Amino acid sequence: MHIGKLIILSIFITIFLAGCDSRYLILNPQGAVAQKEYHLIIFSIFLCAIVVIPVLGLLVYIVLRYRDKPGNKAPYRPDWDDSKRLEFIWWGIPIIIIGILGFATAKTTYDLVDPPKKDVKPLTIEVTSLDWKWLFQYPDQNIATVNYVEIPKDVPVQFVLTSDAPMNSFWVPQLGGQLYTMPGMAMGLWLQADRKGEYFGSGANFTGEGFAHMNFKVKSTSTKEFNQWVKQVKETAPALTKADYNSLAKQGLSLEKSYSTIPKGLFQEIVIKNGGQYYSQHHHMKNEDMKTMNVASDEQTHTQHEHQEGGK
Ligand SMILES: [Cu+2]
Repeated sequence: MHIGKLIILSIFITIFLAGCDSRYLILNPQGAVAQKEYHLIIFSIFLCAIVVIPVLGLLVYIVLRYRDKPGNKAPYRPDWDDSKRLEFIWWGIPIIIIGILGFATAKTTYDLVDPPKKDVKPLTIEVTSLDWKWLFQYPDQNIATVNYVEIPKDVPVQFVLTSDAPMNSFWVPQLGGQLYTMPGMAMGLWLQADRKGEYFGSGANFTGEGFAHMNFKVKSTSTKEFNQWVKQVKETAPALTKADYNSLAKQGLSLEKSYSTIPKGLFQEIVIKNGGQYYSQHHHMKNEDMKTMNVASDEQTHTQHEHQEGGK
């Protein structure tokens, strides 16, 4: 049986070594969201191990015990075809495991709909995936960046995601799981960095020739440094015009860029242009919609209401 033990040992060594190695970005979470997802991943691995390890062990055991060799004392029962006890074990255990796994996954998934912290005013960043670059707009700061994004640590950031090119996927592995960017849709993704640092971000959905270069840098700083950076961008960077946007939207690669102002309503325009309705998940947008509804005529109110439900 020492081969079975070896297999078990090697599985555990793999899991633990991987956990200690910071090259595996997912296994080295740097924020509240990624931390939650990391715990779910580890929990799932252990639940799977409950099945995988005995199955691999039994495989070795059965091959060794029942192989056709002279003098093998293992029972030979060609007519045996039923065991209620075994059926109970190999249906019962997986059902229980799937139940637990499903519950844990649903719970974590629903938890991530809410901001990781509720007592801190969140930051909103509107993200547009283009061929083959990332545009980040800060609606409250009225600035924009290309291929890098700066965020204050310990502040929940709501990324609102869309695409003005083929569908892509926005992924900062150390801060949380990926979410698709889709033309005509505005999807909300909460992320938060717990430490200062630089994190790797990428497009995780193949979109053609320049796809491999669609990486971006996420820099997390103190709130003070973040405010200084915003001020510096406002003072030194050029404005983003509609014409600039149109050339960004053309196929091609881009260096990191900063813009001191953004065209009003550009993000909404991009979503609507691609056949969508812009209903952001963040609450102040919902309140503004409500205000519009109050002044609108009955018919308009009805339309607004339908959009709101459809836009979720
Ligand atoms: Cu969609």
